[in-house]
Amino acid sequence: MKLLIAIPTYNEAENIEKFVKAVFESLQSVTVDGNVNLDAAGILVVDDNSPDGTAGIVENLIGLYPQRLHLLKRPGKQGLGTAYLAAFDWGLSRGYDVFLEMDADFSHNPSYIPVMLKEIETHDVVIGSRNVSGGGVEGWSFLRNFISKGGSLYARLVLGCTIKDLTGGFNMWTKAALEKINLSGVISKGYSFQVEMKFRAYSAGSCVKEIPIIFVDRKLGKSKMSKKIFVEALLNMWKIKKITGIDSGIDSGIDQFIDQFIKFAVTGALGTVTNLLIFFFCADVFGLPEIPVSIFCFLVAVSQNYVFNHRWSFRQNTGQEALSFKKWLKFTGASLFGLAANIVIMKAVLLNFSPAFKVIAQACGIAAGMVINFILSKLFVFRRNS
Ligand SMILES: Nc1nc2c(ncn2[C@@H]2O[C@H](COP(=O)(O)OP(=O)(O)OP(=O)(O)O)[C@@H](O)[C@H]2O)c(=O)[nH]1
Ligand SMILES: [Mg+2]
Repeated sequence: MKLLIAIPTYNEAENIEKFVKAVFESLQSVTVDGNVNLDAAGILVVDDNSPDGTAGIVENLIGLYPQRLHLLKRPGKQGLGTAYLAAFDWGLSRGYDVFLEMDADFSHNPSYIPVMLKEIETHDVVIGSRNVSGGGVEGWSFLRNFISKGGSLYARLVLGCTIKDLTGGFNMWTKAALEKINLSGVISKGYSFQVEMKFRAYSAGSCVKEIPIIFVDRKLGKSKMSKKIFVEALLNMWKIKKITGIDSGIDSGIDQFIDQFIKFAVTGALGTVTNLLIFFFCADVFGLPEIPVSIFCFLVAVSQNYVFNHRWSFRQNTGQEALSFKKWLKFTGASLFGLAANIVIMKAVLLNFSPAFKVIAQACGIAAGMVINFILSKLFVFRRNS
């Protein structure tokens, strides 16, 4: 196996030479009994035209490590995420099969590389993790630590992902793991890139291992992290969740359930508005008899609900399928069951609890009717491939 270490740089003139040397030294000092050919291992620095001349320093070093040290120059600052994507592209087309992401600022200690190489033999992705037992951070203020931990927890909760260090940038990937990810569909350009990549790997069913690392705050050079970038990353989480869900064809069951239920409830509320409007015009304005008008209103509202649920609430199940009379009939049946549940529960609440206002009993009835209607609709009317 051929290893490529990808290092994105922007204004790392103070670090890059020492860092490249440290990485090569670390590779030389290890003997891995696995199948990674360290003599063929390379470093690719992706520099975004750093004003401090980082690229020039790398160019001068290439003579020391011919065929091993490579430089990809880009015209301007385009973000960490796109730098890594460019590096993967570069390496995949040149026959590399293991990829390691590292920052140039010595936050990621090259001495962990051998441990990661050992683990990558049996896993698809190896994460240098600050958040597993034995891992941690050195040199961060309480506030920075708190923000980082909070951000990580937020990402885990939003995405429902069990990886403990989603945001870290010291990660090793097999070619197979990268190929399972739709790299051209990755939307993150900046700091949420790491989260998106890991979530995509996780969603694609890749085997992920977290090994403990101590992350050391940079000693030289400036951080490119800012409040704006941080907030952007937080907001991006929801987009990542949606896009990755669609790309990988999965949507966690509970999310789908909540999504469908909310849409179903909104549909029901709109149906009620339609029902009341028609009732008002027919019964109040034109003075038509209430019972036939009420039945007519029910049928119109049910039909509207059927169309909305087919095209919107249960869209994931119905897809391009045409509306049909048979399904409308089934949905009307489910709605009548809902109505029956509404009446039974309303009566039961009235009899057992004698609430101060009868409308409370009717509200309970409506809630029960909606749940029954939703369950029947989901299981029998709009079920997948039905
Ligand atoms: N090519 C490229 N590299 C970048 C860009 N932004 C950041 N980097 C590099 O990505 C790595 C991580 O960036 P840092 O500024 O260290 O960000 P950080 O590690 O989250 O922040 P600190 O903990 O403060 O160091 C470093 O090697 C940077 O030089 C970019 O837009 N393009
Ligand atoms: Mg850093």
